Amino acid sequence: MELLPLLVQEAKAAGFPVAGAIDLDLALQDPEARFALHLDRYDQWIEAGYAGKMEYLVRGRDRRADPRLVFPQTQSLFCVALPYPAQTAGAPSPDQGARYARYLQGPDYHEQIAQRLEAVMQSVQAQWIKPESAPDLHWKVCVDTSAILERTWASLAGLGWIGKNTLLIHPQLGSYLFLAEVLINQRTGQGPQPLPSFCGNCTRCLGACPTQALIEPGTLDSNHCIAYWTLEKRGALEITEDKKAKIKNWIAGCDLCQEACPFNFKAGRAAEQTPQLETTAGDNATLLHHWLGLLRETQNDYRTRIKTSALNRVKPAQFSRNLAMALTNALPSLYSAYEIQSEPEYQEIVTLIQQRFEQETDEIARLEWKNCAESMQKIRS
Ligand code: B12
Repeated sequence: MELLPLLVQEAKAAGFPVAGAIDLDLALQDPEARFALHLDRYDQWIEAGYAGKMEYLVRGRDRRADPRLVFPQTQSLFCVALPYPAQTAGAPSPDQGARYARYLQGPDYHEQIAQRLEAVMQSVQAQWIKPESAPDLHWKVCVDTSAILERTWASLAGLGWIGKNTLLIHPQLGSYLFLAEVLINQRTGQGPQPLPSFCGNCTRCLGACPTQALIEPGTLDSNHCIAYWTLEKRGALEITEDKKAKIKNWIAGCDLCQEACPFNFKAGRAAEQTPQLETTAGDNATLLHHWLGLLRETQNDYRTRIKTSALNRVKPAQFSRNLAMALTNALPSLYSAYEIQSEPEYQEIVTLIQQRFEQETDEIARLEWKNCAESMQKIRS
């Protein structure tokens, strides 16, 4: 079998429903210069300061411009997408509990996907009858953290289009997708074959972003993005109290621009993975237990909980800061909705907030706990 159908066949067998390839020389010599257009956009984005403090995006610019700087033998990129659960993660009540972005559910996808793709390539290697003159198959698997323009290559390989929320959208599977690539030392014969955008006149994602981080269709200013604040930004957020309030109950990541997307409306899609973060539907008691569980968690508990999860990129001090902010935002509704002032569990929340403030050693997180304790005082007085 030819290399490309074999790659796609093995990827599908390994659970990647969407896969496609693109040859590097055909992308670089494309008469329509589509890769060059993407790279221009990247350069303009960095130049405008939209990367915030993500210095690695500046440092890795040249590697992004040429995958051969990531894997010298690269002749083609084999791109895959893997759906993650569409169900909400974290809060027993999405309005009042702490919410995580959906992609953080389950075990750390970086390792899982890399292992699966390695197995795909081993299997391809075993089955591929290579032309006589061709060298042996060599490859490098990249998942998220390599300096590769993942959405660019996935879109040029025909996996979907880049939506107004800047994410790759597949016409049937939507955008709740992980992207990954295998850089391969063989050509596949495939040139750029992007799908047209089906976003049409829709701008729901832009309207759904409470911080107006999507400054125009297809352009995200990270400096205003809740996902950036909660996942990437360590230390002080350097944003106004008004903006902090807009984070509401997002504790790690944010899915609002994806939740608004009609291509993600198909309920129940791809919920095959077992979520590992709490996702139980809840009553008042469950909600209180949810917050209590988070408040009682020590740094060591947190480290253990995130060891095998993608949340491990959110360090304990950062998580503590995020938790304090989310709880501060949730306090008024938590207080008034249930009139739980007298409940012992509620009293415990009050005590635990004070303790977190007193015991927190990270200066920034401590300030947020102080703010949380003061907000609680105000509500009760
Ligand atoms: C840095 C980063 C972030 C930053 C910046 C996000 C951003 N939009 O760039 C922050 C921390 C904010 C972030 C957040 C999220 N991220 Co992120 N992130 C990345 C990372 C590491 C690099 C992205 C990058 O290069 N940005 C640079 C700028 C320039 O990108 P851009 O503005 O979209 O423009 C590029 C293309 O889209 C294209 N383009 C865009 N519009 C147009 C229009 C035309 C006409 C043309 C020609 C080209 C073009 O040109 C540019 C060059 O590539 C990638 C992994 C990777 N290695 O690629 C994951 C990645 C993009 N993130 C991912 C995810 C899941 C998320 C979140 C959903 C997580 C969450 N729930 O909280 C949010 C979504 C927020 C959002 N709307 O973007 C997935 C997206 C999967 C998908 N379906 O597309 C990726 C691919 C990781 C992965 N391997 O799965 N992320």
